[in-house]
Amino acid sequence: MQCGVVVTVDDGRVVRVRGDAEHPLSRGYTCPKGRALGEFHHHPLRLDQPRMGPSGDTVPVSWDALLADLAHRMGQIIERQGPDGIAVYFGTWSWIDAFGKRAADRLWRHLGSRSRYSALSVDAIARSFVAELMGGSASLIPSLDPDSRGLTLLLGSNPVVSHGHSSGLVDPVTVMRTLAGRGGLWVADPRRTETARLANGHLAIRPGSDPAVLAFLVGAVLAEGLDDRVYLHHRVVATDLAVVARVVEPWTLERAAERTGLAPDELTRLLDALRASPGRRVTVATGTGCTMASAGNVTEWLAWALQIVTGSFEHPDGAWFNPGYLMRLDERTLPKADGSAGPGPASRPDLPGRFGELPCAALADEIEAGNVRALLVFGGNPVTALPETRRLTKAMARLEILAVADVIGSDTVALATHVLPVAGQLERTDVSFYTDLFPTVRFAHHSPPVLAPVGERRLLGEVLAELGSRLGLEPEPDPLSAMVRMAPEVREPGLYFADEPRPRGWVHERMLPDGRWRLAPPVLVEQFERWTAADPGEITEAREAPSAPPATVVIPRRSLRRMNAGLRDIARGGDDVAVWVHPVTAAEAGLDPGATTAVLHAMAGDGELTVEIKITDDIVPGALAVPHGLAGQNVSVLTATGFGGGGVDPLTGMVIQSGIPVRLTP
Ligand SMILES: Nc1nc2c(c(=O)[nH]1)N[C@H]1C(S)=C(S)[C@@H](COP(=O)(O)OP(=O)(O)OC[C@H]3O[C@@H](n4cnc5c(=O)[nH]c(N)nc54)[C@H](O)[C@@H]3O)O[C@H]1N2
Ligand SMILES: Nc1nc2c(c(=O)[nH]1)N[C@H]1C(S)=C(S)[C@@H](COP(=O)(O)OP(=O)(O)OC[C@H]3O[C@@H](n4cnc5c(=O)[nH]c(N)nc54)[C@H](O)[C@@H]3O)O[C@H]1N2
Ligand SMILES: [Mo]
Repeated sequence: MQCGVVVTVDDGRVVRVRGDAEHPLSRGYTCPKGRALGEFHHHPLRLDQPRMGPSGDTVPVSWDALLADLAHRMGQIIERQGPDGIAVYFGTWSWIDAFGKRAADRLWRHLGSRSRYSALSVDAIARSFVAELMGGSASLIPSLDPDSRGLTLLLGSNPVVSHGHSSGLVDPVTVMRTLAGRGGLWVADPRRTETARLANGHLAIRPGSDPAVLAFLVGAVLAEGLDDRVYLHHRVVATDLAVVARVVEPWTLERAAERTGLAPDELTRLLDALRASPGRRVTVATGTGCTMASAGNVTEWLAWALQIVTGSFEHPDGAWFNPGYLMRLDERTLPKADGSAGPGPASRPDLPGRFGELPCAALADEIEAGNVRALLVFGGNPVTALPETRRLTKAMARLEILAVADVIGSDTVALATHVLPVAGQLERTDVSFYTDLFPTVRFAHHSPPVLAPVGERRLLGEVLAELGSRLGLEPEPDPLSAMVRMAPEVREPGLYFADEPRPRGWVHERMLPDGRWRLAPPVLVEQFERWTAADPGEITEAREAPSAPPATVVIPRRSLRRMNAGLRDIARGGDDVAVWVHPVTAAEAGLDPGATTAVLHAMAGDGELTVEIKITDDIVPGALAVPHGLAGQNVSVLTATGFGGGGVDPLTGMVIQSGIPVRLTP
């Protein structure tokens, strides 16, 4: 996404991929996924030929036949039950094919279908939700600044492997070392991760207990008095501050220690690190360990609250917000949103629609109810990414249309009725439009193709323009110019850096509703009060019989050489798939000390999974760290879409994928 690579081609074959030493941002760095571009390009499972037929039984056809059939069937569904019968799912890789994504968005707007789904509602929707509630726009994405002198606190993120969540980090080891050497780096994670090893402090916390750490810190800062009263006076409503002070008050040092399983001394050391930071500024970055947990919204809320009450947002020693090189949010007047939900899916009125999308948790219901009869998948793999795999795959196999645009065979491609072999990264022009807000400096790139598409592969943008034409939509004459409208120089291929790499102040000046943060959105306050009330610290008397086995929960983790389900066909050489289990947890479950496999049984539903395990004390007891995206070991079979067990967050429709209660057996 951000690293410059030099690809050497000889007679149509990629012979070498290396980091571009001249690239001003990545300076020669690439991750293993980037270096695998060549191997991926020539992989035998790459899709080179359109296919069509009953689910799981497709045969090679021409593009013309495929698009004619697709348009005809889509037309029939629209006629019969309206455009909502045609759903789209945008996966992670759809965002890096700018022309394809733009064409798909345009087509769905033209169809008028409300059935839009994306990986947002299985990844980090809490972040957009909280940004909208507290700052007035879901587009506000706090970004780490490696040059900050303040403290950095990472919760539920392992950038050394993932390269960051809300901010995409180039060369994360160097960034983490720099942060640790400046204002200090602290990591809260139930696992001793690669990132935790580089930190000044590692809090090995119980899964799902992050709000306790943050509430304790917010409470301590408020109790000690603020370094910067003028800031708060101007930027926060006093009654909101009082609400926050009231609801964090129960989270004393002792109670936070009890809830997180940490020693009080560890939390005191963290507080001391905050006190030692210049002006007490802090950057708090959350990752999927938090956004996928049932307390995802309140964790994000308290993370923002801590940064606001310490005056850290947009301060040189705190996080900044990337307004984008192409989007130029700082030069625009964005509509102010207040976090209210749109209409939900017809079959699940209990779930909200948000950000123009429906939650993925409802997709199986929508198909089973007959509301969705066609699903088009772009750059995603719902079979491993979406909840209740068994139920969902059954439903998907009954669709009239399951059209999948991918570059390589996948679990979802295997179920497709229409397989669209699209051009990959080396075969297309790309512009960083949909990833514009994520880099750690404000920059854009426009890269031309390196190679002509192999076989029958075609550009997704072109394919969709043709499909659109058959459905009555004129092709967009110049999508590139439309995407670079605010920065027309990017029409020419190249790299573009803004004069001011990390602008600060624009959110305060232009974005905040009435110039103030909404510090205490009632829905979040209420969700946090419920979280506090449900804490066993307060209801010890009413606790279940002590003989009940301690809760064992699945938590997510990423692997270095894969990208979710992507690249797993070429990942090798130590890319671990094993589930981390603490020796005490293993013993309590009756596992042999030398065991290498075990079975996970979901507490909600009938999900069951046989997994490879690694017994290690680099994880807290009770947590099972399961990598995501594997075929034979698909963790999503353990997820659920009701409100109990793992379940779904009622405010966002987010599927709980961190802290899934399971039983572990030999
Ligand atoms: N239980 C559980 N569920 C999870 C998670 C978890 O940790 N646990 N993680 C969640 C998260 S964070 C996410 S983002 C989602 C991921 O959800 P998805 O985005 O649905 O899944 P990916 O595995 O990223 O699928 C990417 C697909 O894109 C294809 N692809 C690669 N390059 C291209 C290209 O250039 N063009 C096109 N068209 N396709 C391409 C790949 O071959 C692959 O099939 O899963 C979520 N679901
Ligand atoms: N190499 C590689 N890079 C990737 C991906 C990949 O598959 N492979 N996927 C990409 C995608 S789609 C995403 S969304 C990002 C995700 O990026 P990150 O959010 O950084 O994801 P992880 O590296 O899994 O780190 C999550 C951490 O949260 C911890 N954790 C789990 N539960 C809890 C909890 O309750 N509290 C706390 N404090 N920690 C918890 C886990 O142990 C894990 O170390 O990575 C992206 N980058
Ligand atoms: Mo993700």
